[in-house]
Amino acid sequence: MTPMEMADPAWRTIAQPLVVKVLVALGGVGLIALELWWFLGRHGEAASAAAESGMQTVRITVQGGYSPARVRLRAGQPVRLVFHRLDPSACVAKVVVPDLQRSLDLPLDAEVSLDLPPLAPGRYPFHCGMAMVRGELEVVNN
Ligand SMILES: [Cu+2]
Repeated sequence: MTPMEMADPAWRTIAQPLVVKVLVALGGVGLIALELWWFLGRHGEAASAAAESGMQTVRITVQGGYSPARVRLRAGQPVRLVFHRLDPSACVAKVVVPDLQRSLDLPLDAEVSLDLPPLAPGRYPFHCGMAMVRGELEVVNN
């Protein structure tokens, strides 16, 4: 016996077959893709606004996320977003529409409105104060 074989190593490398290495790598890539989809992807169909006396009104419930998180609006017509926050987390106590330089504090268990001017077609993301919880306004021509 050589001294190397007599030593009791604290750890040793166990060779794995190539197929195991490939499967573990693919699993990791899959989890990363799932995470990107979860945080950055689009979920579900966009909800359309109800028209109330020339104002497009959308009620958005804040509970874990925004529901609906995607809102379809018509271009060239003023918009009222009515937020109803049920989520006690301070994370969602504020909503920001960065492209419109607008933000609104959301008191717990109350409805508050964010009025927006008529918008040009495009996508306007909105999110919580830390941009962890996200939604999007989709403004389209009639
Ligand atoms: Cu947040």
